[in-house]
Amino acid sequence: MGARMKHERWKNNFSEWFDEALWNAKIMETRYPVKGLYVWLPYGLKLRNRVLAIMRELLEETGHEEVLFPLLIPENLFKKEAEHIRGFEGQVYWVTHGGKDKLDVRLALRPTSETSIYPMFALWIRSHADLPLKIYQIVNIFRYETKMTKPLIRLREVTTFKEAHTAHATSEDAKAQVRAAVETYKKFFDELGVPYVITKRPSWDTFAGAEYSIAFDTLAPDGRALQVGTIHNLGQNFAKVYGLEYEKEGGAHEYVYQTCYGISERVIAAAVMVHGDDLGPCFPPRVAPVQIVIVPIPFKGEEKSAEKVAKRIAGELKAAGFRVHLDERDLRPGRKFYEWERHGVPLRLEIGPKDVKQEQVTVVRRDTGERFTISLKVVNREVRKILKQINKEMRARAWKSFLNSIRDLKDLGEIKKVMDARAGIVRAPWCGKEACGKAFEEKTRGSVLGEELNDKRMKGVCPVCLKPAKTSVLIAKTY
Ligand code: A5A
Ligand code: ZN
Repeated sequence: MGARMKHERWKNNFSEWFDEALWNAKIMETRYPVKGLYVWLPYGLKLRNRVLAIMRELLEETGHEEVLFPLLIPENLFKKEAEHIRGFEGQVYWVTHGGKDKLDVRLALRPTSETSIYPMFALWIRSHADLPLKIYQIVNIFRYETKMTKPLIRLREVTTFKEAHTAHATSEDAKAQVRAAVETYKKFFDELGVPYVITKRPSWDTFAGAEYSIAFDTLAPDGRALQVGTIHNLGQNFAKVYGLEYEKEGGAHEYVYQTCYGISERVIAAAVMVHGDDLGPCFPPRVAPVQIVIVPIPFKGEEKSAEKVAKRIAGELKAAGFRVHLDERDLRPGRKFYEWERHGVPLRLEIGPKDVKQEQVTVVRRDTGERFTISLKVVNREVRKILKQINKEMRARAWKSFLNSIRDLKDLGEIKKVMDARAGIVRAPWCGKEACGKAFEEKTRGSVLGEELNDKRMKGVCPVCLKPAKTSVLIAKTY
């Protein structure tokens, strides 16, 4: 099967491919009878927890502590920060009754938790010694999304919302925290092998209540960008309305400076899509719920010997810390191969008559289809090496195809053509003015992701106003 054949449905019929992939890999049940709500299946939940373990580790090692706040937010608290309400009020679910009683104060199902967390920050923060304060939680949130809902991508109940919230003594400290969060997210996406661009969101698309927002975007196989994480500098906007003051060393009082940053199960959607092919997803060994599946191939006369070897190898690999599944079901091997390929298991070990005789195991890589044998004596060592190699190569391949889908263009007509064809991300020179940014969107029918950080600054003029470019902007069709 050629590379092009292998990517036909994945690329050309992505939306269908995605839904099927989630079902065939037993990640999600999408038939729950409420729009935008879905069920995590056991295999999907294992994947989710692997991904979260990486995130937790990264946050803990950078001094964040995990907390858990209530789901409900009283209306009066929710409505304190004017910009924040403007941004979210169309998306909030309200609890209005308890049993038969109408509630005196309506309760919002959190669409994000600034307005529940910061009133508590106000109680906890007294002096400079309490700062910086860095916490995070992983919770469900509710957003009444009006755009088309899609499993893992646009939910009305986001089940896996990781939000970090920090408070600092100075504006400089908050800015440094934003930069640190960018580094943390880079590491996180690198672990998943998910490529990204990092942009400063345009002024008209900043998080409600923030001074500025930074976003990570990746690309779906259908050429549309997917925002997979955001980092916001909140300045003192929330501190002022929630009374987050601290006493400085000299005794004077000042409001704290805050940041927050979040990801959701969209990052899992990203991992599913960027590493997929026509067979379904392929998970990087780093997060694969099952890293190695072992399939004994029974043969006449000696039904037991392949099984015996398979059991032994499975035991050894498990003891060495790998996530192994020995598939002993009474099914044809071909059927098993088919299933585990669709579960995105990165490595398959087959043990057939020849393997038993020659004291070897046949290895098949899910990502490349490569097939080779390794000696039973060195299985652990070799498998460790191969899995590491797969992580590296999957990331490199994803980055290569991602970078190939970003092109530098200076002509609005040409940019529009790329947008119409949903052919990826365009980098264009920009004078930096909001009016021109909005004109980019109108004239190309794409969305401005933002001004690229670590800018490969494009020379030339802004194609809208023809004034010299100050920066470059990234434009794409988006999810
Ligand atoms: N409090 C801050 C962190 C916040 O809420 N930021 S955010 O609105 O930008 O959301 C953070 C990330 O959550 C987004 O970048 C996006 O990847 C994800 N997200 C937001 N709404 C979502 C939805 N309805 N379904 C799935 N993921 C969503
Ligand atoms: Zn301009």
